[in-house]
Amino acid sequence: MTRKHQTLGEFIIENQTSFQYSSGELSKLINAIRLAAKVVNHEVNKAGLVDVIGAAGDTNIQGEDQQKLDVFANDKFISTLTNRDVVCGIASEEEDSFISINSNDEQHQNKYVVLIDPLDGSSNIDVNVSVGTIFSIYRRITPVGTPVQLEDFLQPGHQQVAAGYVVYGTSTMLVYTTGDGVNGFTLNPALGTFYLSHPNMQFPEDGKIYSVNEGNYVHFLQGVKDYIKYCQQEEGDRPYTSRYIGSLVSDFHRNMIKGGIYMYPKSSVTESGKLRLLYECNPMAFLAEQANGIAIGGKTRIMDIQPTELHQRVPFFCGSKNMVKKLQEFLAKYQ
Ligand code: P6P
Repeated sequence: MTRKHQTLGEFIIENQTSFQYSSGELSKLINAIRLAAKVVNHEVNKAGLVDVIGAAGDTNIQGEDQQKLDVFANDKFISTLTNRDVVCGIASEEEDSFISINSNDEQHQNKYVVLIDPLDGSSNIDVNVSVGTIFSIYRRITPVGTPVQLEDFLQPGHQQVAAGYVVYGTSTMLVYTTGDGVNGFTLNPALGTFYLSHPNMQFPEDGKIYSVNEGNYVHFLQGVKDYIKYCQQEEGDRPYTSRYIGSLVSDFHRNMIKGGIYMYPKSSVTESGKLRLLYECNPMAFLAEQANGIAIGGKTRIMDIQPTELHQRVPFFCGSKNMVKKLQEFLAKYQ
């Protein structure tokens, strides 16, 4: 149920009963993410002024320079989720392994695990381009009361109970789903309150925007090359517009509003693609399907992939239904 100018807090409470097995725990979890998002937003917005730009000197498991804001965002989300006692485990792009959290209350064991990319697109921070946080929530599958195990995190995407992102852009938005559609909330920074600004977000079935790093064109499989050439041909409503921000959350968000397709294919350079299945592709795929879009890794639906490791990469194609279906026609010619 949505109504104009509803706050995120009101929305969570009013829609809690519609969530299966609603015990209030998921509401507490989303509220914790809301709080951490506000704290990170405050830091992101002043990154140019305070010495938080530039590598923190470390590198993360991906071998990428850790930007100070990466580290800050990671610490904030982990500490907020831990201190509010709302999850039994956390996996993060910035952490080599998952973190097991023992509940303060022996009688009350949390049943959710969260996987996060605390600051996706962080290489854009120094050039003042939008970045985002991506989160994915599952119910644990190992027995409550025992330490959380890797298998609690290696669940296929269709097992997600909730997923969403925060986009720190011209305005800061929190967009999420619990399996009953996608809703977007915009932060009023003066009040520190998120207001429902984009109820029931849906990908237009058709679009005229394609998002891909065309610098990698020579390395793409022929089917992807053929589709890109199709987008560029002058015929019917084509050529399409090429828009690539280099920030998954921003490209996805724009394509969901305007219609479009985002592609991060595998290539001769990146054998499995670049994006991470568990805390980038699965949450975005859940959102896409809840918003009438499609998300595939090639032949397979992203959310049907059985994960084998925490930081595994997969090829990722996502967006407007008819654009992804057209891509699949080109890919099928070579499969
Ligand atoms: P490339 C950011 O590092 C990210 O994970 C996504 O947010 C973004 O879409 C992609 O990688 C950009 O990668 O190789 O095109 O710079």
